[in-house]
Amino acid sequence: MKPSLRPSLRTVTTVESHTEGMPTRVVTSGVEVIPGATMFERRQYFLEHMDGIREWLMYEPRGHGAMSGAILQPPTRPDADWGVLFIEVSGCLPMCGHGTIGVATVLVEKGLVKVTEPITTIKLDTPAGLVSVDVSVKDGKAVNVTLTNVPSFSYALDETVDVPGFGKITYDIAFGGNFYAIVPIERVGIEFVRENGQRFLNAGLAISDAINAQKRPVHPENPEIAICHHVDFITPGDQGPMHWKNAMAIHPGWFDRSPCGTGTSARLAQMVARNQFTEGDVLVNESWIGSQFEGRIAGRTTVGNFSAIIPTITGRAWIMGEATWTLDPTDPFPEGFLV
Ligand code: PYC
Repeated sequence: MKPSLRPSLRTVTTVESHTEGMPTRVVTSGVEVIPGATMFERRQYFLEHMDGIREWLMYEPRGHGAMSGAILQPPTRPDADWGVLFIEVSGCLPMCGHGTIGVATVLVEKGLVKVTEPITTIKLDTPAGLVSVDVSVKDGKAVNVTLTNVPSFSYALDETVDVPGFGKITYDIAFGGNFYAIVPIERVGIEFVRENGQRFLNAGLAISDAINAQKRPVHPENPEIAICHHVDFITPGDQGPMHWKNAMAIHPGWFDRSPCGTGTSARLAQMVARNQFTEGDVLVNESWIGSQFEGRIAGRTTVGNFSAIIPTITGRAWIMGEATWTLDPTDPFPEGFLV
């Protein structure tokens, strides 16, 4: 058993939420302050020394193949209310939009921040930077959440990679807290229907493997962010030019059930780079299961030499319950498993 999971040390409490269908298991106690001067350093330390906690809480039988969560921490900077470490089956994302909406809803409805109506503003210290969140609150309930994401930018348009089984695939790539390859579905010839889920996942994994092998993206200001694990298959919606649907295929093989906050941010940056979106427009981004986020532009900036936008993402989350997790020393699966 990994040292970080020693049973005497590990009892954690969680609040279980979902954001437009995607779970966020919010760890409210039981994980000590992770060493590190910033949340990014804490994320690195956690991955090297404490990752058993993520596996324990995300993998089966306590989680599942599309599980996601967030560990609350004291902030590392004076302008933030809480530090957040995002955890999921694939690892620890620098930033997670649906997770932020879940965390903000939990902080408000469980009284873990000072709540003011009609808007409670919360500053979250994330591994990707400071994220400001406005929660619309009515009678103590979080009605919806708008997060102002980290600067998002188009990294490249019309890149091409050789993808085994698919030939040459042309894609755009943008950063919205993570790197996203954006691929119109006709380029992989798969119809956007539920029965084709596994085909989209297979195509997404093949494309992200090809990108990481042939044209690995590197964040201009943080070279440690240098991977594309998300492929955003897009197709127009039926409610006008600003309504799009997506199948967000994520390594090692699951769909975001929400429309994906960081993916929606990356998509906004890509649409801006293609002159398809500007201030005042509202993108309605619909997930694989039909739930929606709205995306807007709150400002412009630069990241390294890239023109960037400050995106806002609006969505909703619901608390489903609370749990206390303990580890029986005779449990044969302390770190869980994925099948
Ligand atoms: O909402 O940013 C997001 C996200 C990333 C992975 C799953 N959800």
